[in-house]
Amino acid sequence: MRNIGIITNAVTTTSHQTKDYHRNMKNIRVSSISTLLIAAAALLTAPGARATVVDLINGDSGTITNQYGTAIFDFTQPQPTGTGVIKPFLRVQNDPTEEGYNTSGGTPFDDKAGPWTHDLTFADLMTTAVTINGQNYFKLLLDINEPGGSKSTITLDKLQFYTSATGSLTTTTLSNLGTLRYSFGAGDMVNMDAARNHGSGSGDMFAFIPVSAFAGTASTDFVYMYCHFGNADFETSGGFEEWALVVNPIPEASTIFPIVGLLAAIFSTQFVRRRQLQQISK
Ligand SMILES: [Ca+2]
Ligand SMILES: [Ca+2]
Repeated sequence: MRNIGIITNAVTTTSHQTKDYHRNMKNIRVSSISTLLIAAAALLTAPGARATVVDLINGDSGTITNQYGTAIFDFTQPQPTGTGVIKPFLRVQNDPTEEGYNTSGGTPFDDKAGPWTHDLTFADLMTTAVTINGQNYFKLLLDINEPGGSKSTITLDKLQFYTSATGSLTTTTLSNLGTLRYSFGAGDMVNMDAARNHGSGSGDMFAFIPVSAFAGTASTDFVYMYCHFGNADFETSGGFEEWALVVNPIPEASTIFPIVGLLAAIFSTQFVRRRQLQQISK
């Protein structure tokens, strides 16, 4: 509606201006309206132009679609065993907002030092790949830690992935982290409530990041995941927020291939036996 308002105002203004120069200005009026209409159409169809707020405070799932693809965010209870191996790689903590990215080089921004903040390679990220409705995603787990009561809510309002041949970077200029592979658009966010899960544990959200956004990344490249939590409505506090890889419980390709080979051997043995039996019965 705002775009239509702009066009209406422009038409009104243009009409006043053309009163005295009716004939000469007629073409200009038509051309300026056309330009405005084209601009309005571009605004309406521009990818990522619409911010998405995923509500995991009241809902259990949501998606954010922009020029990098569609990412899925699901509320989750503390993890039962057998859902995959949880491997933490980034802890950030500060208030009323916090930001950071995984690295082994130091503690840029609000990174929390320790063994659970470290470099990742693309090969590491690939161990989390899952397929949902025919689309491939990298699966991450976010465990939030916030105080109870009115302070239990938190928002994730920036999420970006960069890849680089260089590990252990500590820059605070994000564009120096390498090639930007995935990012929230401006205004995209996921709202969460730590009170939905009681006590500390490996809740609270699964993030599914589209694999297609990483086309061309080498398996040896380092992956930097940058996140930013907290705004005026959803300030951060309490303990650290922790991101983890959810490593697939199913065997990796390297272990699948020997199984495929074994199955092929079994089937061919059966085939040979059947042929032998056929020959015997003749
Ligand atoms: Ca939690
Ligand atoms: Ca916190």
